[in-house]
Amino acid sequence: MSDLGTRIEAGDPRAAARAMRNVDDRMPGYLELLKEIFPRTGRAFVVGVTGNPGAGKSTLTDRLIERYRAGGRSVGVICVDPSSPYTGGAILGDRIRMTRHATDPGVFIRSVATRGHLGGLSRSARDMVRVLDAYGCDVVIVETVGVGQDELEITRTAHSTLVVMAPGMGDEVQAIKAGILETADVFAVNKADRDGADSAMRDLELMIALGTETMVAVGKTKGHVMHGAVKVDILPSCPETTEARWTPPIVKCVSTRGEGIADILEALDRHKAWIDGTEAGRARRRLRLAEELRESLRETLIEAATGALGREIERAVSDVEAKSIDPYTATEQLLAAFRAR
Ligand SMILES: Nc1nc2c(ncn2[C@@H]2O[C@H](COP(=O)(O)OP(=O)(O)OP(=O)(O)O)[C@@H](O)[C@H]2O)c(=O)[nH]1
Ligand SMILES: [Mg+2]
Repeated sequence: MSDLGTRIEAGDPRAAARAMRNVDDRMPGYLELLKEIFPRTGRAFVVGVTGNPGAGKSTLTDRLIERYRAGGRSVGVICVDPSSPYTGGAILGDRIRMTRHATDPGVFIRSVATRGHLGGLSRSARDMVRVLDAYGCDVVIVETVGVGQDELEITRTAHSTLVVMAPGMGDEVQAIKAGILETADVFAVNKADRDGADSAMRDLELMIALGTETMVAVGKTKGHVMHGAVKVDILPSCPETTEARWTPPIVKCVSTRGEGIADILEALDRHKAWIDGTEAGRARRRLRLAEELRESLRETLIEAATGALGREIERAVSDVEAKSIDPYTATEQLLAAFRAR
């Protein structure tokens, strides 16, 4: 075990901070470190917090930290800053909303910038979550704006995804468009001190009900339903099985005042119990791992192939451009050349 690895597992915050940087920047040796700490991971409960800019994600996260700490649990937070085609850089905003926890040794907050990021952001986030997990955080929260595909991908690294909405922002419609609805395990209708919270709740309820009905209808004809991307088989004998489905609860809250936060925690706990305690939940967890492996394999293969083939790829591009070959045959030939190495 390396010195850094040992110190992380001993709960040294500076070692954790350095490891997070190394992993994020993919400094030499970062993979060895991740391999080393992997056996010590898997204990943290990972919560993704997503939603439109300004919905109140950071304010809510601050309250979640408060609650978890009150329950004696240590918390790691990763704020993925969209560096901002969208918000103009939320790092400061995110950190400021949580500064009161900055001196608490049981809280560890880090920001990741997305601009100019090496490799996949979701992979980086997942690796950083593992560092915090090995470091001993009981809960790891990943805050990310739910706008782009990259950002949504990040929520797939979480066990449970909390989607934060604010009434009157048209968030519900946005959510459907962006595909947020499918990723949500729990909905928080924040800013319930403002007008429109109740109608936002009703809209969401309706959309979820419609979504569920569609799933059931599809399940009856196809023999399975989809939860997110997980295919869950429905046995012909029990088409109404509820275990296979998780219907995301909707919780109203006022993060600035800390109202409704206990209900959100309770909903997240229930979702965790569903993941841990049901076949469908476990299938989902397994699917995420399969996705990770596939993604990592793809990345490694492409690196190896571009390294081995070098100029041949450029030549193939020119050939396709000149129409002396079609791109499909060119791909087959490149693959054959790579295999022959
Ligand atoms: N009235 C009201 N305002 C709130 C509530 N929660 C958050 N806000 C305010 O909404 C604004 C945005 O809050 P943030 O927590 O920074 O929102 P965010 O979703 O993290 O924003 P980005 O990270 O920039 O996407 C701040 O001014 C908060 O004080 C709430 O429950 N009620
Ligand atoms: Mg924020």
